[in-house]
Amino acid sequence: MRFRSPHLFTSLLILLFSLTPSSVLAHAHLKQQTPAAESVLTTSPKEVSLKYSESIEVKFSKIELLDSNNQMMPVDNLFLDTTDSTRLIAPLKTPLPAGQYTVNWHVVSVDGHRTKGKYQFMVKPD
Ligand SMILES: [Cu+2]
Repeated sequence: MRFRSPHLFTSLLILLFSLTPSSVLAHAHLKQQTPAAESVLTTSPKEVSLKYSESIEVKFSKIELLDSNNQMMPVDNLFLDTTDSTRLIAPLKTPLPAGQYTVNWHVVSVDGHRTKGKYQFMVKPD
């Protein structure tokens, strides 16, 4: 059978690729985070802790913490929770002053796939 229209063929190819179950593969999706997204804390957190749907390759993963001026806040070396390889932890080197913060993360799960995302929280002492 010949496709009458090259556009139809292209459409079918696109459909095929969109049906490829990339979302079904074991990508690491962020399931839970501390501090929580959009939360308002009265004291600085001691760490940023991100829980994923899959085990994480810590060497290829990164957590950045930015203030409202996009200045990078110092975080210590990332490590995995010793009892849970899906939980990635970034200890803060210094307490955060009051302000709005963005957590910017990029991770590689054990299947080699990359995912990334970001979210915000606020530190607002009483
Ligand atoms: Cu994957």
